[in-house]
Amino acid sequence: MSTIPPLAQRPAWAALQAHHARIAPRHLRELFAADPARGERLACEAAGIYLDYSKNRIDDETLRLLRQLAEQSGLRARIDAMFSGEKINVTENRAVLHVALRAPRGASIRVDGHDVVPDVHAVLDAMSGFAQRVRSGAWLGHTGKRVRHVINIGIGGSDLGPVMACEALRHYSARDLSLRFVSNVDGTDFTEAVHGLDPAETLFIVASKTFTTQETMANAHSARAWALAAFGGDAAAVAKHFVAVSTNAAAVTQFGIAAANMFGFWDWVGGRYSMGSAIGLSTMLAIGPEAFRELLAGFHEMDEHFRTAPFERNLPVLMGLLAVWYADFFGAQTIAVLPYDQYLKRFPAYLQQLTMESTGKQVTLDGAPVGADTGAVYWGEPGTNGQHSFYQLIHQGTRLIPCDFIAFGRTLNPLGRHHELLLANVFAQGEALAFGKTPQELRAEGVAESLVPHRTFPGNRPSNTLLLERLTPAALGKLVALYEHSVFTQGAVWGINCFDQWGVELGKVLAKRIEPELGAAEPVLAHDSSTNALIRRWRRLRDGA
Ligand code: G6Q
Repeated sequence: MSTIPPLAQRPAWAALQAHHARIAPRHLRELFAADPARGERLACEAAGIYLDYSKNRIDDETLRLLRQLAEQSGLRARIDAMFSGEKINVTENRAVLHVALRAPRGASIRVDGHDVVPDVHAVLDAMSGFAQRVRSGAWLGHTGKRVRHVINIGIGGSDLGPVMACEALRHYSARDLSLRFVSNVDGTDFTEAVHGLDPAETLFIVASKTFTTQETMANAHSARAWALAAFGGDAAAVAKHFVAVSTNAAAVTQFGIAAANMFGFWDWVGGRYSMGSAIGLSTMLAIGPEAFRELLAGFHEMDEHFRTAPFERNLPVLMGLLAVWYADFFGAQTIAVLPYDQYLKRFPAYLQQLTMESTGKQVTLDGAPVGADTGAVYWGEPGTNGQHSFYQLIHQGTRLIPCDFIAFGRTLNPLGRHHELLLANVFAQGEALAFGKTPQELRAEGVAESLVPHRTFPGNRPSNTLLLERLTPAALGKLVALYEHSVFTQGAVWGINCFDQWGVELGKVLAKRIEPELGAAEPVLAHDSSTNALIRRWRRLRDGA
């Protein structure tokens, strides 16, 4: 049982409520006018990431109280518990050690007395050897051709990280190797992914921690059938065209994949925290083992920052506490993540799983109601595209949507003044959101009175801006770890388990029950009237009746 009192009984919680009543009416214009150095003071730099958090609806007192809340929530002890391999995922009785995936050779982290770091590096070495063989052309397919196409079959945590990373790090990738991803059980996903490919040049990575996930297994079996059809049904081809990433060696072998072609990981790696594990094999094939190690080094740098920095200079702690501030005191329901870098176009989608599967919880570790709103909806699109679409609502709608802007000092693709244009836009958006445009300013510009209400920007809309030097593999690792640990901070305050996902279970169970009911003959349907009617209507559609 936890010794941390419920949220409402932590002194900082009540103090924050009283403080919120005082600060909520204050405008960012006023806060900036009162403190000309605010823009430099409320900023923090660590691990090569500059975080400007000055455009938030906070003052020094807010920050002090939020830090107190973190302390009264036992954040420090939670961090230590995670890094020391304690089984903090209590509903699954597991340690939570994605940080061990990024620990350097020679470090030591123990689970049940066993040092897991040598295991991590043994798998990384095996992955590196394999990646080198594929990338160099030494690994040959069943008919002697080299691999030109790699298809990762996996879903959720076994898909989103590699999809995001391969896109984010495309600049560093081997352009003679195409990477594709199949996740959805919708046959369209597989069919389109293999369209136009020669099976003799195609390698499948079946990525599944459990090796039992319905979608992944359905796609893996279709992939095997597709490949074997091209090789006259010769099952020996599987060994050359399929490798697996899993914790379930027995199921992998049963599928026909040789044990030597399986890259393992461990139950203490959660799916959505697994992109640095063997789940990252597709990423490593794309960018090479060296760049993959740089990615891990970036993760590790942020891990160490999170573990050791005092809360007032701790980037993930600051961002996590601000997320709590808006969710619980301003009633903000969403946070927009807006990367001003085209390579990060899948980053918001990746963050959706990381954040929402982790903080979408209603009870504490003890099973009691949290007593406050948890997990905000994270969403976003790269800038500048979003500016021509949903930003309207952020600027002039009635909801408060805190934004995280992400930008880089240098572009990987210098092209005329494109980068200056891009950066001018990200700076302008933060400024416009914070300071808005008043009716007086509009009138002074001669705007017709009837249009003044329409053209007024209220401002006082909060944002963080993250500035990094360049989108390198290490920078990506740092960014992902920053959000992972921000989520951890939020979870510690809410007292929830960020590392289970029971919420995905019920739908899976019901789908299993319904699947046999979709056969040729209609069985007796005993669902609610809506589900029964939908199943019957679908049968008519299918049968063309
Ligand atoms: C992530 C979740 C979930 C998981 C997928 C795939 O944290 O646990 O998204 O990654 O359900 O699971 P397998 O890797 O076992 O196929």
